[in-house]
Amino acid sequence: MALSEITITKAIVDRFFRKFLECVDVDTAIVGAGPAGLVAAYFLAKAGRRVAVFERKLSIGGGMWGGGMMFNEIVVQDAGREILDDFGIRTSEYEPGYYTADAIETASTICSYAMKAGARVFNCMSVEDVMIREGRVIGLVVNWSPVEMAGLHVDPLTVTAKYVVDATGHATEVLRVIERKADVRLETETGKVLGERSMWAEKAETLTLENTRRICPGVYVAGMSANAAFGGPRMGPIFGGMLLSGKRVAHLIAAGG
Ligand code: 48F
Repeated sequence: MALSEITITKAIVDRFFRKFLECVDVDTAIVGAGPAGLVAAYFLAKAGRRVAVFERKLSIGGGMWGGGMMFNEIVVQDAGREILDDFGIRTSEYEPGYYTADAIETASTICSYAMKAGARVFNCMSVEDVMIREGRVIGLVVNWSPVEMAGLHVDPLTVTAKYVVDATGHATEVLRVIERKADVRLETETGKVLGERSMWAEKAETLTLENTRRICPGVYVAGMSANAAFGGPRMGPIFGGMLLSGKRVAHLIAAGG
Protein backbone atom coordinates (compact mmCIF):
# COMPACT_ATOMS: atom_id res chain seq x y z
CA MET A 1 0.00 0.00 0.00
CA ALA A 2 1.40 3.41 -0.96
CA LEU A 3 1.61 5.90 1.89
CA SER A 4 -0.47 9.02 1.39
CA GLU A 5 0.81 12.24 2.91
CA ILE A 6 -2.73 13.59 2.77
CA THR A 7 -4.05 10.71 4.89
CA ILE A 8 -1.28 11.36 7.40
CA THR A 9 -2.24 15.02 7.50
CA LYS A 10 -5.96 14.28 7.87
CA ALA A 11 -5.28 11.74 10.62
CA ILE A 12 -3.33 14.25 12.67
CA VAL A 13 -5.76 17.12 12.18
CA ASP A 14 -8.85 14.94 12.82
CA ARG A 15 -7.46 13.25 15.89
CA PHE A 16 -6.04 16.42 17.40
CA PHE A 17 -9.31 18.30 17.11
CA ARG A 18 -11.29 15.38 18.49
CA LYS A 19 -8.95 15.38 21.49
CA PHE A 20 -9.14 19.14 21.93
CA LEU A 21 -12.93 19.23 21.60
CA GLU A 22 -13.16 16.66 24.41
CA CYS A 23 -11.26 19.14 26.57
CA VAL A 24 -13.02 22.44 25.93
CA ASP A 25 -15.19 21.76 28.99
CA VAL A 26 -13.42 19.76 31.69
CA ASP A 27 -13.70 19.06 35.38
CA THR A 28 -10.16 20.28 36.12
CA ALA A 29 -7.82 22.34 33.98
CA ILE A 30 -4.24 22.26 35.19
CA VAL A 31 -1.85 24.97 34.09
CA GLY A 32 1.73 23.69 33.95
CA ALA A 33 3.05 20.18 33.33
CA GLY A 34 5.78 20.25 35.97
CA PRO A 35 5.92 17.66 38.77
CA ALA A 36 3.04 19.16 40.75
CA GLY A 37 0.74 19.51 37.73
CA LEU A 38 1.46 16.04 36.36
CA VAL A 39 1.02 14.28 39.71
CA ALA A 40 -2.25 16.16 40.22
CA ALA A 41 -3.37 15.15 36.72
CA TYR A 42 -2.65 11.49 37.45
CA PHE A 43 -4.55 11.32 40.74
CA LEU A 44 -7.53 13.30 39.41
CA ALA A 45 -7.78 11.22 36.25
CA LYS A 46 -7.49 8.07 38.33
CA ALA A 47 -10.39 9.36 40.46
CA GLY A 48 -12.47 9.57 37.27
CA ARG A 49 -12.24 13.33 36.69
CA ARG A 50 -11.87 14.80 33.19
CA VAL A 51 -8.51 16.55 33.27
CA ALA A 52 -6.63 18.68 30.77
CA VAL A 53 -3.12 19.99 31.34
CA PHE A 54 -1.91 23.05 29.42
CA GLU A 55 1.85 23.44 29.08
CA ARG A 56 3.58 26.39 27.47
CA LYS A 57 6.71 24.50 26.45
CA LEU A 58 7.16 21.81 23.82
CA SER A 59 8.31 19.45 26.56
CA ILE A 60 6.48 18.44 29.73
CA GLY A 61 8.30 18.01 33.03
CA GLY A 62 8.93 21.62 34.07
CA GLY A 63 11.93 21.91 36.34
CA MET A 64 12.38 18.16 36.72
CA TRP A 65 14.47 17.33 33.66
CA GLY A 66 17.47 19.34 34.77
CA GLY A 67 17.71 17.96 38.33
CA GLY A 68 19.98 20.47 40.05
CA MET A 69 22.04 22.69 37.76
CA MET A 70 21.53 20.24 34.87
CA PHE A 71 22.84 17.26 36.87
CA ASN A 72 19.80 15.17 36.00
CA GLU A 73 19.16 13.51 39.35
CA ILE A 74 16.51 14.63 41.83
CA VAL A 75 16.36 14.19 45.60
CA VAL A 76 13.31 13.20 47.64
CA GLN A 77 12.69 12.46 51.30
CA ASP A 78 10.80 9.49 52.78
CA ALA A 79 7.30 10.79 51.97
CA GLY A 80 8.36 11.80 48.45
CA ARG A 81 9.89 8.37 47.89
CA GLU A 82 6.58 6.74 48.71
CA ILE A 83 4.95 8.63 45.83
CA LEU A 84 7.74 7.62 43.46
CA ASP A 85 7.10 4.03 44.63
CA ASP A 86 3.42 4.44 43.58
CA PHE A 87 4.68 5.19 40.07
CA GLY A 88 7.25 2.37 40.08
CA ILE A 89 10.10 4.89 39.75
CA ARG A 90 13.41 3.56 41.04
CA THR A 91 15.00 5.37 43.97
CA SER A 92 18.25 4.82 45.74
CA GLU A 93 19.07 5.76 49.34
CA TYR A 94 21.93 8.23 49.53
CA GLU A 95 21.91 8.81 53.29
CA PRO A 96 19.13 8.03 55.76
CA GLY A 97 16.12 10.15 54.73
CA TYR A 98 17.59 11.20 51.35
CA TYR A 99 16.82 9.30 48.16
CA THR A 100 17.81 10.04 44.59
CA ALA A 101 15.94 9.26 41.38
CA ASP A 102 16.83 9.76 37.74
CA ALA A 103 15.17 13.00 36.61
CA ILE A 104 14.35 11.65 33.15
CA GLU A 105 12.82 8.42 34.47
CA THR A 106 10.78 10.48 36.95
CA ALA A 107 9.40 13.03 34.48
CA SER A 108 8.61 10.54 31.74
CA THR A 109 7.03 7.95 34.05
CA ILE A 110 4.74 10.37 35.88
CA CYS A 111 3.55 11.81 32.58
CA SER A 112 2.96 8.35 31.18
CA TYR A 113 0.87 7.36 34.22
CA ALA A 114 -1.15 10.57 34.02
CA MET A 115 -1.96 10.02 30.35
CA LYS A 116 -2.76 6.35 30.74
CA ALA A 117 -5.13 7.26 33.57
CA GLY A 118 -6.96 9.50 31.06
CA ALA A 119 -5.48 12.98 31.51
CA ARG A 120 -4.88 14.95 28.31
CA VAL A 121 -1.81 17.13 27.92
CA PHE A 122 -1.70 20.04 25.49
CA ASN A 123 1.86 21.17 25.00
CA CYS A 124 2.86 24.40 23.29
CA MET A 125 -0.28 26.06 24.68
CA SER A 126 -0.02 29.02 27.01
CA VAL A 127 -2.69 30.20 29.38
CA GLU A 128 -2.88 33.96 29.01
CA ASP A 129 -6.08 34.83 30.86
CA VAL A 130 -9.02 33.44 32.81
CA MET A 131 -12.79 33.70 32.55
CA ILE A 132 -14.64 34.92 35.64
CA ARG A 133 -18.35 34.97 36.37
CA GLU A 134 -19.77 36.25 39.64
CA GLY A 135 -16.42 36.18 41.38
CA ARG A 136 -15.54 32.62 40.37
CA VAL A 137 -12.97 31.52 37.82
CA ILE A 138 -14.84 29.33 35.36
CA GLY A 139 -12.22 28.74 32.68
CA LEU A 140 -9.02 29.59 30.90
CA VAL A 141 -8.01 31.58 27.87
CA VAL A 142 -5.41 29.73 25.82
CA ASN A 143 -3.25 30.44 22.83
CA TRP A 144 -0.37 28.73 21.03
CA SER A 145 2.94 29.48 22.73
CA PRO A 146 4.60 30.38 19.40
CA VAL A 147 1.96 33.10 18.97
CA GLU A 148 2.93 34.46 22.36
CA MET A 149 6.66 34.12 21.63
CA ALA A 150 6.43 35.85 18.26
CA GLY A 151 4.17 38.57 19.64
CA LEU A 152 1.61 37.91 16.91
CA HIS A 153 -1.72 39.62 17.15
CA VAL A 154 -3.88 36.48 17.22
CA ASP A 155 -6.90 36.14 19.47
CA PRO A 156 -7.00 33.18 21.84
CA LEU A 157 -9.64 30.49 22.46
CA THR A 158 -11.27 29.39 25.70
CA VAL A 159 -11.90 26.29 27.79
CA THR A 160 -14.23 26.02 30.76
CA ALA A 161 -13.42 24.08 33.92
CA LYS A 162 -15.08 23.51 37.29
CA TYR A 163 -11.65 23.82 38.87
CA VAL A 164 -8.40 25.39 37.73
CA VAL A 165 -5.04 24.46 39.25
CA ASP A 166 -2.23 26.99 39.04
CA ALA A 167 0.81 24.70 38.84
CA THR A 168 2.92 27.22 36.93
CA GLY A 169 5.87 27.10 39.34
CA HIS A 170 7.78 30.16 40.46
CA ALA A 171 5.83 32.53 38.20
CA THR A 172 2.27 31.95 39.61
CA GLU A 173 1.04 33.00 36.19
CA VAL A 174 -2.67 32.30 36.63
CA LEU A 175 -2.75 34.14 39.94
CA ARG A 176 -0.89 37.09 38.46
CA VAL A 177 -3.57 37.45 35.79
CA ILE A 178 -6.35 37.26 38.37
CA GLU A 179 -4.54 39.83 40.50
CA ARG A 180 -4.04 42.17 37.55
CA LYS A 181 -7.34 41.90 35.78
CA ALA A 182 -10.06 40.66 38.08
CA ASP A 183 -11.95 41.99 41.02
CA VAL A 184 -11.20 38.85 43.02
CA ARG A 185 -9.39 38.84 46.34
CA LEU A 186 -6.91 35.97 46.70
CA GLU A 187 -7.13 34.06 50.00
CA THR A 188 -3.73 35.29 51.18
CA GLU A 189 -2.96 37.79 53.95
CA THR A 190 -3.00 40.75 51.58
CA GLY A 191 -5.40 39.45 48.96
CA LYS A 192 -2.47 39.43 46.51
CA VAL A 193 0.39 37.07 45.63
CA LEU A 194 2.87 37.40 48.51
CA GLY A 195 5.85 36.28 46.42
CA GLU A 196 8.52 33.63 46.80
CA ARG A 197 11.27 33.95 49.44
CA SER A 198 14.89 32.83 49.28
CA MET A 199 16.01 29.21 49.42
CA TRP A 200 15.24 27.25 52.60
CA ALA A 201 14.66 23.64 51.66
CA GLU A 202 13.39 22.29 54.96
CA LYS A 203 10.88 25.04 55.65
CA ALA A 204 9.78 25.16 52.02
CA GLU A 205 9.07 21.45 51.83
CA THR A 206 6.67 21.61 54.78
CA LEU A 207 5.08 24.86 53.68
CA THR A 208 4.43 23.61 50.16
CA LEU A 209 1.91 21.16 51.52
CA GLU A 210 0.26 23.69 53.83
CA ASN A 211 0.08 26.20 51.00
CA THR A 212 -1.52 23.73 48.59
CA ARG A 213 -5.13 24.83 48.73
CA ARG A 214 -7.91 26.87 47.25
CA ILE A 215 -6.81 30.42 46.65
CA CYS A 216 -10.02 31.92 45.26
CA PRO A 217 -13.32 30.53 44.04
CA GLY A 218 -12.57 27.97 41.32
CA VAL A 219 -8.77 28.07 41.68
CA TYR A 220 -6.28 25.93 43.61
CA VAL A 221 -2.52 26.36 43.85
CA ALA A 222 -0.01 23.52 43.83
CA GLY A 223 3.76 23.07 43.76
CA MET A 224 6.12 26.02 43.77
CA SER A 225 3.25 28.26 42.79
CA ALA A 226 1.62 27.54 46.17
CA ASN A 227 4.70 28.66 48.05
CA ALA A 228 5.15 31.74 45.91
CA ALA A 229 1.49 32.65 46.41
CA PHE A 230 1.68 32.48 50.18
CA GLY A 231 5.16 33.95 50.63
CA GLY A 232 6.98 30.64 51.25
CA PRO A 233 10.63 30.05 50.37
CA ARG A 234 11.95 28.11 47.37
CA MET A 235 13.52 24.72 47.93
CA GLY A 236 15.75 23.89 44.98
CA PRO A 237 16.07 20.39 43.54
CA ILE A 238 14.36 18.45 46.32
CA PHE A 239 11.07 17.31 44.83
CA GLY A 240 9.10 15.55 47.60
CA GLY A 241 7.06 18.66 48.31
CA MET A 242 6.14 19.07 44.63
CA LEU A 243 4.97 15.47 44.31
CA LEU A 244 3.02 15.55 47.58
CA SER A 245 1.49 18.88 46.65
CA GLY A 246 0.20 17.44 43.36
CA LYS A 247 -1.34 14.53 45.23
CA ARG A 248 -2.86 16.83 47.84
CA VAL A 249 -4.47 19.20 45.37
CA ALA A 250 -5.99 16.22 43.55
CA HIS A 251 -7.32 14.92 46.83
CA LEU A 252 -8.83 18.31 47.75
CA ILE A 253 -10.58 18.63 44.39
CA ALA A 254 -11.71 14.99 44.30
CA ALA A 255 -13.08 15.35 47.82
CA GLY A 256 -15.55 17.93 46.59
CA GLY A 257 -13.63 20.99 45.57
O1 48F B 1 8.32 24.98 37.28
P1 48F B 1 7.63 23.69 37.35
O2 48F B 1 8.42 22.45 37.36
O3 48F B 1 6.61 23.79 38.61
P2 48F B 1 6.35 22.81 39.85
O4 48F B 1 5.58 21.62 39.41
O5 48F B 1 7.78 22.32 40.29
C1 48F B 1 8.78 23.20 40.69
C2 48F B 1 10.12 22.51 40.52
O6 48F B 1 10.33 22.18 39.17
C3 48F B 1 11.31 23.34 40.97
C4 48F B 1 11.38 23.60 42.42
C5 48F B 1 11.42 22.55 43.40
O7 48F B 1 11.45 21.41 43.55
O8 48F B 1 11.44 24.70 42.86
O9 48F B 1 11.29 24.59 40.30
O10 48F B 1 5.77 23.67 40.89
O11 48F B 1 6.60 23.57 36.14
C6 48F B 1 5.73 24.62 35.82
C7 48F B 1 5.34 24.48 34.37
O12 48F B 1 4.33 25.43 34.09
C8 48F B 1 4.52 25.93 32.75
C9 48F B 1 6.05 26.01 32.63
O13 48F B 1 6.44 26.00 31.27
C10 48F B 1 6.49 24.77 33.40
O14 48F B 1 6.67 23.64 32.56
N1 48F B 1 3.85 27.22 32.66
C11 48F B 1 4.15 28.35 33.35
N2 48F B 1 3.28 29.32 33.01
C12 48F B 1 2.42 28.80 32.10
C13 48F B 1 2.78 27.45 31.87
C14 48F B 1 1.31 29.32 31.36
N3 48F B 1 0.90 30.57 31.49
N4 48F B 1 0.66 28.50 30.49
C15 48F B 1 1.08 27.21 30.33
N5 48F B 1 2.12 26.68 31.01
